[in-house]
Amino acid sequence: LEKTYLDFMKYILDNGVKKEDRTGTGTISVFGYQMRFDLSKGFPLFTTKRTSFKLIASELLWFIKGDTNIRYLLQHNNHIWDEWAFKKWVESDEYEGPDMTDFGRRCLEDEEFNLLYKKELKDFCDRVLTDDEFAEKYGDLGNVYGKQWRRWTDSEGNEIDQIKDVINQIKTNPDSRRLIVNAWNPEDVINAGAKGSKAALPPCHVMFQFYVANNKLSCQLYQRSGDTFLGINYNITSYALLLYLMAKECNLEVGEFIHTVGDAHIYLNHVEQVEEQLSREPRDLPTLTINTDKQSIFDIELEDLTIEGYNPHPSIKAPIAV
Ligand code: THF
Repeated sequence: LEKTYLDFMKYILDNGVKKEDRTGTGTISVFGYQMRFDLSKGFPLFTTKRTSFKLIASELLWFIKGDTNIRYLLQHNNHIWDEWAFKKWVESDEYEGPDMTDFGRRCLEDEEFNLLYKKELKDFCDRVLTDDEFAEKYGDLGNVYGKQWRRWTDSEGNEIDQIKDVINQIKTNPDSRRLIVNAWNPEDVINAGAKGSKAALPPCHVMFQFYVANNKLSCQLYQRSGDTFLGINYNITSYALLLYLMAKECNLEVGEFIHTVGDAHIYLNHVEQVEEQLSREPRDLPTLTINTDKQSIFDIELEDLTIEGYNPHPSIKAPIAV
C-alpha cells in the first residue's frame, strides 16, 4: 500500500508542471490521479516518515462529531487547523496585536517575525482553550467538514445528517448507488476564507461514496486539491480509519479505499523532503484495533483506537502553506 503513495509522489516529480498557487509558494502539479488501497492488506499509516496517528484520529473524530471549533482539537494537542482560525482572528476588527498580514509567507522569510508569530499564535490558542466567548467567536472555522457532514442546512433551514443517513442506507439498501456524503456546498464556498465568509476554506476532500459487494464496504473519495507531502498521507489514513469505523458499524468487512485527486501537487519547498522520503525503504504497516464494546461510530473516542507495531523512519519536517 505504501508503495502506491510513494509512486504517486514520484509520478508528480517526474511528470508535474510548475504552477503558481493561491498561497504564493509555487508547486509541481498534475491533474487527475487515482490510487487504490486494499485495506485487507494492512492499515495505511505510512512508515517512510513518522506520522502521528493521534492527530489524524482526533481530526476525524472532530469531523464525525459535527464540530467545527478548533477548541476540541486543541484539547487533544492537535494544532493542524490553528492557522485557519488564527487568520480569522488577526483579520478581525477586534485584533489589536502586531500586524500579521500574510503570516504564512513572512514566517518563512523572517526569523524575527516567526518568533513574534509563534507567540501571538500561542496566546490565541490559550485563549480559545480558556475563554468560552472568545472560542465561540474565533475558534470556529465556520461551515467546514463537521457542519456539512452532520448538519447541512437545506433551503428551508432544516438540518440534514449525511453520515447518519448514509449509515442507514448502507444497512438497509446496500446495493444503492447513492451512498454519498458531499461536503461541497456552493453557497458556503463563495468567497470562502475572505472576511465575513461562511467557511474558513472550501473543503479539499469534497465528496465520498460507499459501495458494498461480497460483504465488503469500499469507499471512494474525490479530493479537488491535495498537498501531497503533508496532506494526502493524512487523508489516506483518515479515510481508511473512517472506512474501518463505518464497516464496523454496518457489520461489514473493509474493502478498498480509492483515492481520486484533482490538482495533486508538491509544494516547491517540499521537494527535498519528498526526495528524502523516496530514498527510504517502506517497513511493515501497523495494525489498527478498535474497542469492540462500541458498535456505533458516534460513540468512538480516541482511547478506543489503538495502533500496534508501528516502527517508522524518523519524521521529516516541512512548512505548511497557508
Ligand atoms: N493546507 C495545506 N497547504 N496542506 C494541507 O495538507 C491542508 N490540510 C488541512 C487544511 N489545509 C491544508 C490541514 N491539515 C499538517 C498536516 C495536515 C494538515 C495541516 C498541517 C502538518 O503540518 N503536519 C506535520 C506535523 C504536524 C504536527 O506534528 O503538529 C507533519 O509532519 O505531518 C489538508 O487536510
